Amino acid sequence: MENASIDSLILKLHDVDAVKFGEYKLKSGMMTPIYIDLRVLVSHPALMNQVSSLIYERVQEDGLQFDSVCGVPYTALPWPQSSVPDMNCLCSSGERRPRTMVRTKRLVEGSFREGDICLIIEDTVTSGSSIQETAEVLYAGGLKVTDAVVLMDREQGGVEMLASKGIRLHPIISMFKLLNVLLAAERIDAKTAQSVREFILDNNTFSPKKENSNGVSATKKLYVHPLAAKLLNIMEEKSSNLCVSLDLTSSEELLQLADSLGPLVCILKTHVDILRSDYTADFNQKLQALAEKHNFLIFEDRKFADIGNTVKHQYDGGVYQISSWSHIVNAHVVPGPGVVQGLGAVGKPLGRGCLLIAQMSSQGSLATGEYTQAALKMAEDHSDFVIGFICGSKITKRPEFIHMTPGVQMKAGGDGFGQQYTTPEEVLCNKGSDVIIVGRGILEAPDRRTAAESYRKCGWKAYTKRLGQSSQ
Ligand code: 5BU
Repeated sequence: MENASIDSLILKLHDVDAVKFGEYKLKSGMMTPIYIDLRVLVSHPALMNQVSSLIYERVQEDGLQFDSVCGVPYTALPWPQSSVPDMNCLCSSGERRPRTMVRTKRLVEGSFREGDICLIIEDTVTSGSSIQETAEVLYAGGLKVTDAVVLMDREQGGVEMLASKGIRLHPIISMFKLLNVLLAAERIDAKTAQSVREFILDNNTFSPKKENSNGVSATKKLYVHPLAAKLLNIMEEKSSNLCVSLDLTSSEELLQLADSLGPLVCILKTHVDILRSDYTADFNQKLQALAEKHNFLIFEDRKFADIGNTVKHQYDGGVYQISSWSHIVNAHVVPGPGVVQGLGAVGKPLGRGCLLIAQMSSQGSLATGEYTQAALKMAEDHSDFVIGFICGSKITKRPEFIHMTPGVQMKAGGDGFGQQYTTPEEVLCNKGSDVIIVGRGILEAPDRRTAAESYRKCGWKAYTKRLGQSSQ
């Protein structure tokens, strides 16, 4: 399916007010800053045709197997009953497939045989409950449901909920893709896009049942850490998912470079313990002032790895007093949950966040497999402090965790000391990470600012490209 045809459809949907921004009440009573009303399509036959073509294409592309099609009756558009050419094509002619109708909450009509597979077609999905209800009626009528195609997925848990019921959802447009396209076309501003994004992340309707250690099932609600929300906001505002790693030994040089590269980055990473004797306590204040000035977060790459009580002191005290100036720190998971508890005791009251090292970029790293999975579990158990991971590739689909990847340069390769480099495109598009961490790719360039701008541009392009693709 062509990206361009999806983009053009999004803009047209916006033109005809099928997508509106403001304060609206959903069927569930929930207030939403974005309202999708696809009923207006009945007044725009050409657009309706385009939508039907895309649904048809999706069905073909995904190779969906079914004997009949059915729309969701309680909502807006009776797609399979529409007279548009492609839907007819899907439902009849060469592909002769009967249309099945769910008329009421109990009644299925149409010609079908017991055991037939019915494809559900829906316009908008929030939680997935309307599709689920329709499927229940079809099941009661002796039909099977394995897949559903939806024009607009609000990305609020519908895919996951339906998957848990054995129904694969195939969305044409997803919320994040829609926001990106409208933002790029300047139909909405960055603030609106961000507030909708936050709303979507905060209002995921799917609560997987989790078994706790006693085997008792408990329900877990999606929670996004305020610092993670702030970071996403900064990324959107600055069109930057670049974290620059200023691995320098001179405080003065570091501060100068922070001032120069500040506008281009969402995070500035430090190794404060490699600074030479020009380090003084006012370094922290100066760096904080630059973070305010240029709107970036500070990440001290301290890699805590001791028992809880020790890391508490290392984070809070000593010469560097890291907790007083660094928004983000990271930790190895090798000591077990105590390391997060110790750091959290200091960091949580200050609104700080922690990244767990789930994988490393260095050759022969032992942080793989079960170790990585243990890091994920630890993050899930401490999501009031852990905001994401240092990793080579995305390790969880949970949207509240941010994935950051070091070992990034424009050219893949290594440094002779085990560091392994991957390109921004590979890390962001193929490995699914969110933020690239770049040190020497910028520090050793002839013009550091120009190099940082290249990484910012290339990183943001790859990231937004992936977000667009993931919706399809
Ligand atoms: P480079 O110059 O881009 O190779 O710097 C990478 C930075 O990221 C450097 O500060 C490392 O300490 C840091 N890093 C890393 O390279 N790989 C890892 O797995 C982790 C941190 Br964790």
